[in-house]
Amino acid sequence: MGDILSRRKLIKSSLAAVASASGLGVAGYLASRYGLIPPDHGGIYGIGKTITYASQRLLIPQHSLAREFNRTEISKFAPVVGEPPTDETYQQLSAKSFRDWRLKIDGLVTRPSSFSLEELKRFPSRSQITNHICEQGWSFIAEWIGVSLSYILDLVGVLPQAKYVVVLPYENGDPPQSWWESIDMVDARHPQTLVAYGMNGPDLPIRHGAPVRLKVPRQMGYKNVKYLHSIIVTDTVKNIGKGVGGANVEDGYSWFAGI
Ligand SMILES: Nc1nc2c(c(=O)[nH]1)N[C@H]1C(S)=C(S)[C@@H](COP(=O)(O)O)O[C@H]1N2
Ligand SMILES: [Mo]
Repeated sequence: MGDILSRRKLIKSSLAAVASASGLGVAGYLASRYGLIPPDHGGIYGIGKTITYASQRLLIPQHSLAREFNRTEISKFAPVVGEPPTDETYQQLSAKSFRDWRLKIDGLVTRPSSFSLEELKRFPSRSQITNHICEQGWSFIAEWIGVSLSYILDLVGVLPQAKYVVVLPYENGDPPQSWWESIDMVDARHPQTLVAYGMNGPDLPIRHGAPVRLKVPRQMGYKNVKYLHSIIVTDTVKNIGKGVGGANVEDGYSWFAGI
């Protein structure tokens, strides 16, 4: 009896050792071969996070689509997370229906630019009815209308060394906090990734992120930054905040929140 138990233990622990050793090997291999180390990899490659991110990127076709729904399936009720920005500039812009608001885009681009809401609305529009899934365990189906982030990236001309798109919102809370996030170029270029200015209709309600928000339906709720202020294209997020790729990542959430 004792023998069996200890043998099991031995098998278990050697399996664990093999798993973590090969995990290290796989992570290290993927790292050098494909440059697929997420910004929040932490100490010795954050093996779990690296494997999740790398295997998603290697195994799932890059442009596989999040499921889309019919209009009849749109949820009657859409929960809200987060207060509108307390930022004074935001309040003033909002009071004038965002007529003076502009979305700035710079970083590793050939033509740093800024676009008004009206300009964004004149670009080819895209819409999708997708499920918004929050890490807190709820979801709702809504239609999002906007311009594809890829279209905007083409307008400004992304340089080949770009690796991430960072989205910065107006700040909220006391003390002011920024719900900034970053995504890789695969998600930035994904056909369903929108800079959305409409929700279930032509406008985006303040509580859902007016004037525009990011909609990245293949990732969890918190990556879908509301109240956009600006976008930065970069090859590293090390110099932003704590260097892990997002405010929520600093709070312990995974940078890659693929669903
Ligand atoms: N600027 C900003 N963006 C944000 C948040 C926030 O508080 N501030 N909350 C996030 C979270 S956790 C979720 S689930 C969704 C919620 O979007 P909704 O309020 O439109 O349902 O927005 C995300 N984007
Ligand atoms: Mo969320």
